[in-house]
Amino acid sequence: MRAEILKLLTSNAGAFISGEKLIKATGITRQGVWKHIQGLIEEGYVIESVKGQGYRIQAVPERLTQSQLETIVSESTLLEKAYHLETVGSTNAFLKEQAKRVNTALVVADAQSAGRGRLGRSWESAKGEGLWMSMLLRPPIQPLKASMLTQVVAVSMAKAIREVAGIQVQIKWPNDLMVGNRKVCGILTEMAAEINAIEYVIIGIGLNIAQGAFPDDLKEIATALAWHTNKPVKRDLIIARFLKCFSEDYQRFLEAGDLVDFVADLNALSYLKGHQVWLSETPEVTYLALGVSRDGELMLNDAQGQTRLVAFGEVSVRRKEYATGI
Ligand code: BTX
Repeated sequence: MRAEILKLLTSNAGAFISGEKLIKATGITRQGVWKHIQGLIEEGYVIESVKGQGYRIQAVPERLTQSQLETIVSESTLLEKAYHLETVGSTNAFLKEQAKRVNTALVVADAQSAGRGRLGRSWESAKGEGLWMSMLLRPPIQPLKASMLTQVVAVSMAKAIREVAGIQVQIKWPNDLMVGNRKVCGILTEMAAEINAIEYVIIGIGLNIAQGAFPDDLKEIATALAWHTNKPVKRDLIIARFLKCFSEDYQRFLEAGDLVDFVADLNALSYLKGHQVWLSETPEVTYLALGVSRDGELMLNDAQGQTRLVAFGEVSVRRKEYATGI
């Protein structure tokens, strides 16, 4: 309800909106409207109230708010619940807990104290420096196909970043977005499933936006959107654009049952395609990366011209002067 009032106030672009209009549009009492206006003020909105004229929004807070997130989520039909947290261990772990109570949800945290990557690695997620968020979904697909969702999210997020920040990222199979040779975003898909049915999937996204600097171990491998554009990149705009793109892409994926509608984008945006690469398990072997298949596998050619499909794993680009894992 608060999100609905916020939507009405912000869509009125600086003009007063009467109490009657808010009551009519929301179906709640005058007192109820007043309570929600107070709640918005507590969240940091500056709202002018003039007798006989109604309410007018004068300033929105710099930071993301619970009401703003609810408004964004209510505009897509994908997710039913939204959580904004100041700090949390991991947004993925938080949604794992919520999965006992809610069907689908989005959580965004300003900071994570125990942000996670794959295989127990950690994800640097300092306060106010990035977008740390996760979605809880219940896709009616076979567990084996869940990893394809990582690729769908990568395409949707690449589009959102291009549209909001004007930055063209590349997708490094299977779960990273790159600007140049540095990682700007990582995606972590986790699931709870039985042998042939998914209970839920949690997709975590860590997007670096405004870091001043990275810790020493990330200095050579990480980057942030703000380093590649002059305009400020706002988290709410990225979330809204991402959810819009992803809602459509998710439906297309569910209808097709594989990545057939995404292979063109995945290959056009591929960071690995056309490069000499190596797999972490066999660093002595060099492959040529051919691209991504409709099943989400990385297609490689070895020196003998034999094609190899890789479903999971760690791939690094073999550079002339040195070989490095990212
Ligand atoms: P990954 O295992 O592919 O990458 C993890 C590796 O990336 C780390 O070992 C480190 O080298 C590097 N790294 C750590 N932090 C950063 C950073 N901020 N920027 C660039 N590189 C970094 C990738 O895993 C998946 C990460 C998902 C993170 C999101 S944040 C919201 C959600 N909650 C949660 O706990 N994880 C996800």
